[in-house]
Amino acid sequence: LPTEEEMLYGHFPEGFIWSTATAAYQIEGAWRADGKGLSIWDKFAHTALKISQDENGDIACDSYNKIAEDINSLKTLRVNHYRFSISWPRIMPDGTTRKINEAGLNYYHRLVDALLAANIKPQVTLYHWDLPQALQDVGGWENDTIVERFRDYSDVVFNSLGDKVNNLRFYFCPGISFRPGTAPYIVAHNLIKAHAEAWHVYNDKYRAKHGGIVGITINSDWAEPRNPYKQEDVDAAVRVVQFQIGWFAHPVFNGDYSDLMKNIIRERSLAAGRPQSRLPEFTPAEVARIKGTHDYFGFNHYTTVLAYNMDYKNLEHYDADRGAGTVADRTWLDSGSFWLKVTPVGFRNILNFIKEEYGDPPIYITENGVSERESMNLNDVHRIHYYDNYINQALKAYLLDGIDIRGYAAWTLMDNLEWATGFDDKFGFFYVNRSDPSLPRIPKKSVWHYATIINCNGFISPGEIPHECQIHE
Ligand code: GBH
Repeated sequence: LPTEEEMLYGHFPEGFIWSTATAAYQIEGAWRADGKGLSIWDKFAHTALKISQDENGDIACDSYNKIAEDINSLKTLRVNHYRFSISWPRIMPDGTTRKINEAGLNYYHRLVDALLAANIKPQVTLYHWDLPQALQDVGGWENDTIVERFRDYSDVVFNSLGDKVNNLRFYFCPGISFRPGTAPYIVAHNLIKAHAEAWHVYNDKYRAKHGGIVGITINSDWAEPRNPYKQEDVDAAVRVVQFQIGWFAHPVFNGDYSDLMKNIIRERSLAAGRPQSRLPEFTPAEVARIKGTHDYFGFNHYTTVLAYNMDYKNLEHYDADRGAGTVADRTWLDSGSFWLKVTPVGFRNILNFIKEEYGDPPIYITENGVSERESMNLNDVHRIHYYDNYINQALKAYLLDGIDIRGYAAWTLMDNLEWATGFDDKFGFFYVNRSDPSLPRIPKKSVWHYATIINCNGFISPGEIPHECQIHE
């Protein structure tokens, strides 16, 4: 067997899903086209000083008007799937069924048709941060009526797109807000319930007809103790993981929050003189409704942190409940994003954690990738290094640890609006020249490298000559 650092040569299972991912607000632009409503990101981006250099997603990569260009990029990459998200306010301008915006829905129909014509299957994300502003105005994810709204929205999407594509996949991502000791827990609570309702809608009304799969996508870092010989750091690392991946996965897979989260937050709430825990409780009926609402585990992963025990006294804050600080090891390679260090082995570790903790579910990697900050860097050897090493850890997890990995989506197709960092952090396979009004997508070197991994369905040993699956520019 290879050591942890050595490359493993071998293949992913036949029919492995090779994909790349994007999100609506980050690429679509057309923020007011054809009856689209505003999202919280439209409003945020139009508020001064919120986004680096006061950039916004009004145009972004103009993917709303560039389906053909995006399909071309995907074909060059040779992916067999494409993960994109749907903008809720584009198809339901005020977030409710009061008005279904057919023009907006039509964009996704045209996109799906074009993908299928190119033999690329869609993986659809229902929610990637761009909540309709009209729903935020009544409390957003803090208002529990969001559960019904999200159920209605997912019903509309399943109904409209699901019958056309029998291999549709739906995911959505969580979002967190302010009042750091209470709001995140309320938001997450409603989000988990909303997820469960969407899964049940699909299960009850559409699964038999369309035969797709639905699940939640959860982002999590892996955490190691800063000092592995210090028990309190070992415990801190456990808490960091349980407060991130476990927060959402524990209810969905095991029913209810972990005892660890429940106990810590209850004790700290009572100690601060509150009558009850700041962590809301699921009723037994809700536990039963939520548990098992998964057809797979959707997983986003980028990096590892080192955790150490930290006592925040009685501060009411998610971080204080978690009771840990995090740092990076100084030997870890940097990226274009301060929070992202190149730590491939953590990927295999957390995949093993998922297998152990959540009953060996089928896993789809829905995001994994790395950034740079240079204005243009087509010779992106750091990205080649990152993907080689991370995908190889996934291969080790599959071949050596027996983890049921079904697919991998690289983040991201092209440089795009990187949320609050504007266009500074670049995660794309394709560079988008923003000074040219036609916004051309220009392949970076990593395009040919990822295409080769896909075409070889893994890693071919350098001894195997000729490299028949190698893709050249
Ligand atoms: C992904 O999340 C997003 O899903 C994707 O849309 C985005 O393009 C990609 O990251 C790259 O940024 O500034 O200290 O608050 C990855 C998980 C969680 C990582 C939030 C960045 C913010 C750190 N992200 N985190 S901080």
